[in-house]
Amino acid sequence: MPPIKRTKFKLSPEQLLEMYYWLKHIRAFDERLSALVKQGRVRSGVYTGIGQEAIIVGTCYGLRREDYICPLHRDLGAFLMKGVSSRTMMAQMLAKSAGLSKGRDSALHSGVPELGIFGNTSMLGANLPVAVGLALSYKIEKVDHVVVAYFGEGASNVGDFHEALNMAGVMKLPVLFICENNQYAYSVPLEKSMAIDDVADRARGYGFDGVAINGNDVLAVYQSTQGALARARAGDGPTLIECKTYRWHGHSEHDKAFYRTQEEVAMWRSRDPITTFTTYLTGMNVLTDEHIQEVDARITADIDDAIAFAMDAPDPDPADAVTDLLAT
Ligand SMILES: Cc1ncc(C[n+]2csc(CCOP(=O)(O)OP(=O)(O)O)c2C)c(N)n1
Repeated sequence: MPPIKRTKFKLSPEQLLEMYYWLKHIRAFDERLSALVKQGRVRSGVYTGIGQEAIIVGTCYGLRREDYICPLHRDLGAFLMKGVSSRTMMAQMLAKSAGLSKGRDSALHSGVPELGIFGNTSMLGANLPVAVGLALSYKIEKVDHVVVAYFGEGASNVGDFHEALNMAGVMKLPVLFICENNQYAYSVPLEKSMAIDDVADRARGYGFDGVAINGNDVLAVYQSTQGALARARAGDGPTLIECKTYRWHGHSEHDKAFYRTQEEVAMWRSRDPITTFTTYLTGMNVLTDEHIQEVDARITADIDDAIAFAMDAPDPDPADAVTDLLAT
């Protein structure tokens, strides 16, 4: 095998291959879930992030367990990278008792405090002030953990977004605002909801840096994230990273997305983050055909196992509907 070339990101070949693994694992999980939806086996709404995987991998790779993430409806991959098993995640999506919320929610609102995952709420933008609160608690505790909060470009038009950024900027809180700009908020294209091109520009109004990057380039996302994490850990406050990307499927699996042209979809598919990274790694002599086959087989086996586990898992017991409730 030819010698491995060095990368400018100081990532070892093993780390690059780990990133490659996660890109493919997250894609495969979403694709298999999408197929299960078509078979009528999923009770929850499903919002895949197919095409957006580089954002999750580039931001989650190397995070500490204590670095809290606040994922969105499309970010199932973030749960997987933070340590939730494929089995548990699949059981969650099939609303089984073995899932994170034991089959008691529409599958997208569960958190895992021990892994540093905060459960999302349905209200767009509402998780951002919560993320800022988490970051404030880290500042008060004088620890250098960071909060990574995700939002769509649509959510950046909501009041909560602006309040969250303002407080984070004023108090210099250790939080990364990661915008998944996939061009559409449901059926509304960006230019019909924003008078500027870059969500990143909004950060400057709150006194900190915003950067717009290619969200389909996992190494670009990783590099920006690493810089922002270092600043946040050093007490230099928040950063907004706007990742330009595209969701290949509709808003949800029940949305045929007729509001987009086939040419537009084809253009973005040609910018597939996985194909791009595969070409890069092959050119670096890091990835071989044998390795690709081995990774594919490993992922297929893992997800086959997860689906079998989730299908066989018991439905929730109705008597459990009122357990784990907090009454104040
Ligand atoms: C405050 C609020 N308004 C409307 C909705 C309905 N809704 C759910 S997802 C969505 C689009 C979200 O777009 P974006 O924030 O860009 O994220 P994306 O789904 O594109 O990843 C809308 C309008 C909601 N959940 N909350």
